[in-house]
Amino acid sequence: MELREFSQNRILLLDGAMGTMLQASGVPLGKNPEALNITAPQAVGAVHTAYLAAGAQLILTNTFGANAQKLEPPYTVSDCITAAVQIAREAVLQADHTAFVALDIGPIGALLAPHGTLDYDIAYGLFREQVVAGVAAGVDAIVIETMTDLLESKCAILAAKSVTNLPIFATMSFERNHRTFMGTSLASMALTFDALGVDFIGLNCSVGPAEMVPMVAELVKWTNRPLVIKPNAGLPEMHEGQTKFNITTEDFSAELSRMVAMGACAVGGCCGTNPTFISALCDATHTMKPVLRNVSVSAVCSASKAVTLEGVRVIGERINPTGKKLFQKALREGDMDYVLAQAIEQVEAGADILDVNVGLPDIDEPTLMARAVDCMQSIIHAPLQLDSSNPEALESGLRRYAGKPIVNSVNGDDEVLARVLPLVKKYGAAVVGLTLDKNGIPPTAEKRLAIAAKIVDAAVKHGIPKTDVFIDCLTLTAAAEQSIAYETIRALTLIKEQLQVKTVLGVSNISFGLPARQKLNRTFLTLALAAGLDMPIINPNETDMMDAVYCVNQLMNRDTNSAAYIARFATATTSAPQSRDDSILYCIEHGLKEEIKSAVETALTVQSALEVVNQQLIPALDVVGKQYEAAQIFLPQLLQAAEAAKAGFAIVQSRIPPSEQTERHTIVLATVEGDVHDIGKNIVKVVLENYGYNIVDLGRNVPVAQVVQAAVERKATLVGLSALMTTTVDNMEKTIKALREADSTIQIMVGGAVLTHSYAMQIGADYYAKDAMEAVAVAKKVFE
Ligand code: B1M
Repeated sequence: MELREFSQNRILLLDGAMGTMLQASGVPLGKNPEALNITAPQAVGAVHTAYLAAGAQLILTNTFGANAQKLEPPYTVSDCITAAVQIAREAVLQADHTAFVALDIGPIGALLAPHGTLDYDIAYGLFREQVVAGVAAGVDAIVIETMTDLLESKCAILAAKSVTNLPIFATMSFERNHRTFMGTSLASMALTFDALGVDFIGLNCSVGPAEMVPMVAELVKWTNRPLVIKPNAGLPEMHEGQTKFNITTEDFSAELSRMVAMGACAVGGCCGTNPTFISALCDATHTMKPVLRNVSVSAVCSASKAVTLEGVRVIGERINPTGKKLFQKALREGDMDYVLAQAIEQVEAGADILDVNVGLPDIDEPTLMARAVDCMQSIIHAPLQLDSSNPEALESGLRRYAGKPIVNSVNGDDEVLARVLPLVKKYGAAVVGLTLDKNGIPPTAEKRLAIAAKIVDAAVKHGIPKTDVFIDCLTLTAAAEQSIAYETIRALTLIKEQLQVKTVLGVSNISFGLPARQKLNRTFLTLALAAGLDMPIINPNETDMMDAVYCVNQLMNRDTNSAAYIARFATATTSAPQSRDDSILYCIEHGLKEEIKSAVETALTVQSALEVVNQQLIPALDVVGKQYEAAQIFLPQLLQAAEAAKAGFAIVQSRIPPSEQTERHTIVLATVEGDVHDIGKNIVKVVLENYGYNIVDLGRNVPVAQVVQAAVERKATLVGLSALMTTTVDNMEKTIKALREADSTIQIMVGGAVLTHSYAMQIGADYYAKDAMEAVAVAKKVFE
């Protein structure tokens, strides 16, 4: 029997932790625990056997990190995976069991670009290689687990689907704030995986079962797919220097039973669990049945934000070069800050979704679309609508979009439907269908309805749910085609009544060629909203248009207690749009790496270099640090803010005046092990260099031994250490201790936002410097 069929009427029991079990068996895990499939197959097999004896019906191969990036020679992906599958199969055979074997795939171990350095296509190739090996070796399912980046998850799912149609399980690890480390929300994961056709969607690792119960309650609101839940054995606690998990097997299985009653269909364990946990889970769940759900949700999402299509949702139209010379120039020059600025403005003005159109004649649209998507999703939470008539451009944007976007658009032309709908399905998007075909836009509402019905039908046949098909009845120009301009409103009414789908409409074309365009646009928008328009595509910076949306929502009873209406208008005195903010703070908050350069240049005309650093750049980073702490922004945005700050610091660096001093004393500088924050250390370096010191910069995340070695080799009188996290101050203390042991005459200066003078003394430093100027004062003291 196939796994999909097997799991239809029963709760599928998975196994528990592999690594800790192997460790407990006494075999050293080493750098590549997957190598044990070759060097110690019995030990791996014994773990499978124990889980099978405990009742597991799906066991995961020992291949979590078996990718070409992590494995070291002589071990290859194919060898490790083939051996792992054979071991698991053998264990099933020996146990005389009918259990299934799944290929286990974990994260690659490097952040994907643009946040990290790993190229998307390389990551895709790495995942594909694993799946090819697993399928060739005969697995029954693919398990993609412990992901924290939605883009990496999508990449792995697409790679798996390109090789096989075996069932796919995909899980991410959520922290107690219901976000992954990269900021993905539960809703975004559920919507994205559901649309990509993942068979089992769920959670593993990070927390125990009690913390996962509310997460499951959230997941069931967004997807009807079976859920897979693999918690840790509670939360980790330190006990006599060792990590122990804090939950009993009874509590573990009781909490998981609760989640089964809520909709979990596959359950197992992650870190800290063992066969005793799985056996207890087997006892608790073997008589339970999968709970079927029937939620109907129309929504799209970015990695961090889901937008349900209830009430009116505004799609911002500004990212479109048509008729805009500056925009066209920016696209041709690859100036993504310009595009980003348009995006930020629209979101701040109230857009829920952003249309992205980068089409220009003689431009490499697929490449540009991918760049625009990359850069926008690093900063903007609003979901994107990818707008192009070029299927390659659509595919290149869809491929690297972390979330469930909208494709704009298809139409009633059979060729277009056949070309674009498979992309929409493959990449898990929603789609806009334009009511036109080879013969153009039909003059009557009835004919537009017929095209809409054809599009909906074709989409459903491609496996795209009706809730993900949005119809655009198209706006004609009232000046040129006055007699039929109102047919759009009639078509909207008909389509809403007869097809019950969501509708989209670009509004401003109505007024083309007429005076007082705003007035006509606003009136047309109001009529369309009243006829059932769900998603107007407008310029949200036009206050009149946004006002109309708020008013209609209030009048159509979609705005409970007029809350949104009151919030917008109660304090409104003047509704003039704000002028664009070009301050350093704004550029850092929004990750504008190009624009910050001119902001810094301007600041330098009125402030000294160090004033710009201390009064503008550092406080701006403090602001984003606080936003990050308050979960208003997430790691991708923090990374972009840091990049913008670095671009700003680079301008300042060249302006720090050189000092008179010419003597070249050597100072070794490093950010301590485990800490990648180096912006502050780099400032200290530049300022010290400008005071004539010779700096040996060891970089960031520098191991203790490397600092010692450099200090000794360079005969450094002074070593400077930087640390920014409470968790890395320990490594600072260790580095100081090791330096003292190597050479008791070395002087040590420390700095970084987590330190204070007294703490610096407590961990054994000679000097504490609050900022770069104090670092210079320390250096003077030491060398004089
Ligand atoms: Co992160 N980060 N970060 N971060 N980050 C902090 C430090 C944090 C306070 C943000 C927050 O939550 N509010 C928090 C630490 C919490 C804590 O432990 N108390 C934090 C966290 C949690 C993290 C991650 C764990 C996030 C995650 O992944 N979930 C992760 C850690 C990765 C790691 O290190 N293992 C992480 C990652 C990052 C980015 C990569 C995105 C980026 C760093 C990019 C880079 O440095 N190349 C980043 C940033 C930018 C920050 C904030 C926003 C800004 C830091 C900064 O550059 N400040 C920061 C919040 C904040 O501090 N407001 C935050 C400006 C800089 C000029 O100041 O470094 O203090 P500072 O340097 C000053 C002085 O301290 C002194 O002089 C400098 C100039 O005046 N000084 C010295 C510094 N070193 C000195 C050495 C000396 C003398 C003086 O002698 C040797």
